[in-house]
Amino acid sequence: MTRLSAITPSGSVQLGNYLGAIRQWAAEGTDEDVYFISDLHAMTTSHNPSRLRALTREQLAVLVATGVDPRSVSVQSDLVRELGALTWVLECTCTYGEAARMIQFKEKSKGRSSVRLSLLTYPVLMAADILLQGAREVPVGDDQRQHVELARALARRFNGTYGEVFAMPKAVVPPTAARVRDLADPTRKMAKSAKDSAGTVFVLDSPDLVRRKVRRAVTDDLGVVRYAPEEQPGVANLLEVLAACVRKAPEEVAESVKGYAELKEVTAEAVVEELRPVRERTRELLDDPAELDRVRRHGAERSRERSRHRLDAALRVSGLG
Ligand code: AQP
Repeated sequence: MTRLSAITPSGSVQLGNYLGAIRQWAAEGTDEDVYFISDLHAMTTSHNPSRLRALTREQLAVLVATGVDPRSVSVQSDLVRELGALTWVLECTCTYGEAARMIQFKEKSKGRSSVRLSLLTYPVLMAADILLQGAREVPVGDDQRQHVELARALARRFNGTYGEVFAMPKAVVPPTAARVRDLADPTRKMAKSAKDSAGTVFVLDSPDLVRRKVRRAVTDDLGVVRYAPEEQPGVANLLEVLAACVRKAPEEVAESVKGYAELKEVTAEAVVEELRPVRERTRELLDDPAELDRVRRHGAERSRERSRHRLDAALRVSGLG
């Protein structure tokens, strides 16, 4: 059963991406799955071309360094011609109303004087990502569920109108993973494109920088180490991060530490140790462009092979070529 997940190169990989997604992809993924760097999606808001290219490479390296099966990894834009063609066909299957109803579009465009058209249409590109690869399961959080529903609706409509081409995807709940919060503001989730990086641990941060960021994490003045996410969100976040790193439950690790200083020390060391091999391997890969290029080329070839017949059929039955 092909599963499909992506990471957008909108910034450097942060601890939440790693603990919440990439580490699971490495542990549970198979070479039938599709894990890709969605660089096309990163262009729906203002972007810098050379930074986009560098971040795409960095994310590819982090995925491989974490142990995601290199045969399942690819870069979205390596299939830009195929995706562009299918996106057009799917845009001709989708209505304006359907696209404009997307909550993410409403949220991300709110209050902006200028919005790229691609911000409106990118859920159709996402449908193309899913349908082109024949993905059956798309693990997504609530914010992306509506987009997978759109992919389903478009697959159903296309198949019903022109002929059976696409497999029906469905949104699945991702395996329970840590939801990491910003260390400086635990009411927000940790994000790669946060304006202030003080509360964001990046996978490639040096050990000293990780320690500094964790030591400065916001806690509270209750002075009790216990796992109470509602009342003590900062402490709970540190406990969740520590628990995820040492692969135990937050309640359990809470019992083993005394005060906030110790909690921060132990958490910082656990994060440093968890990230160390990934950071080192990522650096090696970034210093060895040939190896990364090879992974990228193979990933693209595999995705192209897997999807060729579906694209050809979609173009043919809809009257093209
Ligand atoms: N804080 C987080 N905790 C757990 N999981 C997280 N993910 C993101 N942040 C956390 C998961 O990482 C995967 C890739 O994320 P994405 O690139 O598709 O987009 P995102 O969720 O918008 O990630 P960011 O880091 O917050 O980026 P920006 O700042 O650009 O919005 C997904 O599986 C996501 O759930």
